[in-house]
Amino acid sequence: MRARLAAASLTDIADKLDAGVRLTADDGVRLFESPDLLAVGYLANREREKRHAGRTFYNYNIRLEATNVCVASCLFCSFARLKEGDPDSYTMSLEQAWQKLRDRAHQPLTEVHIVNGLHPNLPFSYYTELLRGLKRIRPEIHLKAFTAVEIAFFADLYGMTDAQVLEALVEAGLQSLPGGGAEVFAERVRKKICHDKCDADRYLAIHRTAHQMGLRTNVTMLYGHIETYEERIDHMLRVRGLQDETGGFQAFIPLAFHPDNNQMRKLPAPTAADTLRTHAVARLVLDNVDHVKAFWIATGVEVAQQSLWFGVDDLDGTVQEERIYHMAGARTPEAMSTDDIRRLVTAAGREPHERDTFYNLVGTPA
Ligand code: V47
Repeated sequence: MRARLAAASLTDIADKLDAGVRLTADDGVRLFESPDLLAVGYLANREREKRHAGRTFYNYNIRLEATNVCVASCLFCSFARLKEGDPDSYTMSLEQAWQKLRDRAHQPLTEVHIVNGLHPNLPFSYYTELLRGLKRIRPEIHLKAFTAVEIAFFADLYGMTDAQVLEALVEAGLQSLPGGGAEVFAERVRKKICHDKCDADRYLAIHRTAHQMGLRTNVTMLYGHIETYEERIDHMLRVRGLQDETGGFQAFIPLAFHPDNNQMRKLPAPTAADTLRTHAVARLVLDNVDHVKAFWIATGVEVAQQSLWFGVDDLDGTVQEERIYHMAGARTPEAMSTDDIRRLVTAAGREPHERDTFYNLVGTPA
């Protein structure tokens, strides 16, 4: 492998990784530019195995997207309908949202992942009651809810500070934040693709506040549209910087851009090679984040399976009822059973482990 790394001009990066020396922005860009994808994957896999050996995590979760009414106009989004009453717009009543969980009473779920549009006319109590009702139905289920973008929106709309919003939601049952809304932190990109939602500094400040309150969070990166490799690395380094401060991020999740039914539909979707490489580079650059997740709905099931040899140790979970990607043309199934997930992990030569949101192992039937 040494000769192969030398041929790919990656020996110095391999040596740094061996010595536990941090990669620089320049190293990160070189990993993106190296023609030898398998050499990059080899390095990422070494780091993955140091942390997790062959263990691959997934959870038994469900999505809840209570409304797609949204005042933001992100060009990549196929989910949002700007106004109540627009064709295909919906806002669930609290009863309808709670019923989604009651309908799954037979499933040993451990997590509900809630993401919504930025709805301008709902009272704050809609969100606190949503959480309270879910907790009444299944108190043991973890509520991972509301991206930092939603938290910022609530603070501005209801005249509260970000911390007050988080405190009130925690009081109502919130237990962690998902990583959505990060997109690409670089201002140049944000101005073009999502100019009217919270900026990178606020996104990171909200995660910092959440971490200081003891909440764990995830962080994403939407890749494969107009961003440069330098901007991807800048994004990862901002995550690494905050993680040095707080240690509160659990997982980094690169999200492959899906071009159907949105205003960026002229762009091609990222290739499988780009997807494998992006997850691998994330594993190498983010030396202080425990988990790199391939969200199989976004990557495709087959690529998610290969990614388990390219730095990835987590596949999200059963998901169920995902809309954001399916409205953007994802052809993946809308759910996988735990048996499906275990089979694809085992077939890849890795060991499946069901986890809860905090990566504690959950007893699963063999
Ligand atoms: O922030 C929207 C992305 C995100 C498109 O925290 C799109 O565990 C691609 O954040 N093509 C929401 N991506 C999903 C998300 C997520 C997913 C899985 C796990 C976790 C976690 C979080 O979806 C948005 C945006 O970046 N998105 N539209 C699109 N057309």
